[in-house]
Amino acid sequence: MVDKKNRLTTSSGAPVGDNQNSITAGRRGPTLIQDVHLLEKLAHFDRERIPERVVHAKGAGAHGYFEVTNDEISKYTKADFLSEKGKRTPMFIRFSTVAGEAGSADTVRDPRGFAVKFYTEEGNYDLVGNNTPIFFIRDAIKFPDFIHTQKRNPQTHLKDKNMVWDFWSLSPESLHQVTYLHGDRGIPATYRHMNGYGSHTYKWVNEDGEKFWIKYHFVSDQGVKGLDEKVADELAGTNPDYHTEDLFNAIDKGDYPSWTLYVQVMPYEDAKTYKWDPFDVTKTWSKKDYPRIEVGKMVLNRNPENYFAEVEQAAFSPAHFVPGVEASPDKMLQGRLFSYSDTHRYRLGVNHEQIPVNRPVNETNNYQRDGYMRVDGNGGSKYNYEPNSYDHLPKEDESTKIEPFEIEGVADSMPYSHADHYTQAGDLYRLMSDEGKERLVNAVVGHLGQCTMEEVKLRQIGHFYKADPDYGERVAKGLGLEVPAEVKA
Ligand code: HDE
Repeated sequence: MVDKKNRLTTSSGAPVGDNQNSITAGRRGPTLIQDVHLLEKLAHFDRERIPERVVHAKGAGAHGYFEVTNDEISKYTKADFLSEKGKRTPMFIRFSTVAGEAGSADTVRDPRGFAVKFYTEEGNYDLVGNNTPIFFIRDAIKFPDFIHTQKRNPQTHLKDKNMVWDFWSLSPESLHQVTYLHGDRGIPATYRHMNGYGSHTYKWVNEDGEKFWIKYHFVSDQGVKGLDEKVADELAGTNPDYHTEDLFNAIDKGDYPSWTLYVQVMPYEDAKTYKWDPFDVTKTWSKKDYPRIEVGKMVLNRNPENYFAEVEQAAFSPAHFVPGVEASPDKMLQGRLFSYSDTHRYRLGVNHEQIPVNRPVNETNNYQRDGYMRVDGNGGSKYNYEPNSYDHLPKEDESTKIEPFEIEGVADSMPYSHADHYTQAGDLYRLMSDEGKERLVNAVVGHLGQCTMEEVKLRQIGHFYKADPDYGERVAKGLGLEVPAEVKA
């Protein structure tokens, strides 16, 4: 007799008598359909996979906390979780690569996702960023095409450098991020040795209704370190889970990684006149113009108990704001406000917010009901409509409305008015040491060299040249080509 507490059961709780031998008619079978434990076991196994994330499919997660270290930050935002020095908020983070599938190698050259969920007392605040302060494109309408070029060729099912560089060379706004990606930060040493950025501009609103534009920077307390491309390539073969393993082991042995959060704060009116469009995610703001202000510290101190439950089912969304933090008009951010919760409804279902890792710590209270996998009591006997005459039913709180803001212009499909894609990419190049430039050029040549379309290579060389003639000349030389005369003219 097995202790009752330790008994193997079916999912309806009935004890299982034999988990090694199916019930057969005679010793040789066939198998009887009345072996309901066998049927349930196979049927559940058949449904174990859910759709992987369409991007950022490979990742690792951890729990931790965020603690405010600067009392002054409430000058800029009324966000409750940032209201006072010493305030701690539990959080969960997921790091990821972008283009690879769920089982792909960690050490590839790719941006890394840096998705943070703060479980605040006023609901979850998700800051879904990357380890790069910029992005390849600046309008959500281009994202599905861009990602198609990063994924697999529709016929060969191979990664396709022609698709990648064709798209990039025809989308010069990508040049800044292409340069960043092929530099030393393109392959982080570990998830612990990289910074995180909100990338977009967000809006903060304080208690007096004053508005500010802000950018988030999580600076790694472990330092920023890259991985040599050769070592990274080798690791992709010998230990494709290198970064996942590193994060788990560090936390497991009590070596808790941490990041210091800073913000750049831009006075609201400056957005009209700043030399860069502050809502263009392909550009940064100068730290001289808007110095970083410390906000607090994020510490990761607990590994997930179960990968699928906590990491695979984690659902981050840039649409998860809290009072005091609002969207900016950034056209990429605006698209993301739709896309994430939409993909979660597909991947995890309409009630995905009830999965423990996604559940806010405060009580949710609304008139939404029913749907697949509603597991929280569904509002019980409470009425499910509004307006109503009952004081005990949920009421809107006007004090949490967004801060009104003015808009201008005509509605149309329009590009951004700033079209200089070269200055900041060139500045980044010029900031690199001689060896850094050498590694960048080698990485570009190694990658672009696999593109077989000469017109694409020449077009892309033209972009590098316009960022910095030395950059263009060196890439051209590496590829055995000349910078096109019309670019030099
Ligand atoms: Fe994402 N992105 N993205 N993205 N993204 C997703 O959401 C999308 C963008 C980022 O660890 C998806 O849950 C659109 C920028 C991270 O679970 C999807 C656009 C930045 C993660 C999606 C962008 C990111 C995602 C896929 C252009 C950095 C992983 C599965 C408008 C600032 C989150 C999912 C995690 C994941 C859409 C661009 C970061 C499809 C439409 C820019 C870290 O919703």
